[in-house]
Amino acid sequence: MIDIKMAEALNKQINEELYSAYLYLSMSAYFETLGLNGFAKWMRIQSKEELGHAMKIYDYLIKQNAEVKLLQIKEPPHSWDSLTHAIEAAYEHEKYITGKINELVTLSENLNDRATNSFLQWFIDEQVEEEKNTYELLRKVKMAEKHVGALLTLDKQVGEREED
Ligand code: OFO
Repeated sequence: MIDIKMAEALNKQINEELYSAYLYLSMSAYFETLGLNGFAKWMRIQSKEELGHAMKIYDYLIKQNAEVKLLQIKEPPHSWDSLTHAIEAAYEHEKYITGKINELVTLSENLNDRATNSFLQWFIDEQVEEEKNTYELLRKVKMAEKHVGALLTLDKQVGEREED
C-alpha cells in the first residue's frame, strides 16, 4: 500500500496523461482538416500511446491496492494557427509533462517510497524519448513549412509511423 499523498499525485498524473491523449487526438483532427493525413496518423498513434501511459499508472495503483480516481479531463484546443504552431505546442506539452514526472519522483523520494520511485524510472526514460521525438518533428516541420513539395514529402514520411 502506498502513501495517500503518492496515490493522489499518481491519480492526477493519470489525468495529465489522459489530457495528453485528448490534446493529441485534437491535433490529429486538426491535421485532417489541413489535409495532412500523415501528421494526423502520427498524432493519432501518439494519442493512443498517451492512453497507454495513463493505463500504466492505473494498473500500478490497482497493484498497490490504492484507489483509482478518474478526474475531469479539461477541453483541449480545437485548432492552432498552423502546423508549426501545433507541433510547437506538442513539444512544450512534453516538457511540461517531464516536469510533472520529475515532481512525482521527488515526492516518492521524500516519502521514501522505493517501489513508486522504481516504477517512475520508466517514465523518466520515456520522457527523454517523447521530448526528442517532438523536437525532431518540430525541426523538420520548420525546414519544410515554406515549401509545399517538401511539406507533402514530410507528411508522407511522418505517416509511415507504426504503432508500437
Ligand atoms: Fe507524451 O508522454 Fe505521456 O504525457
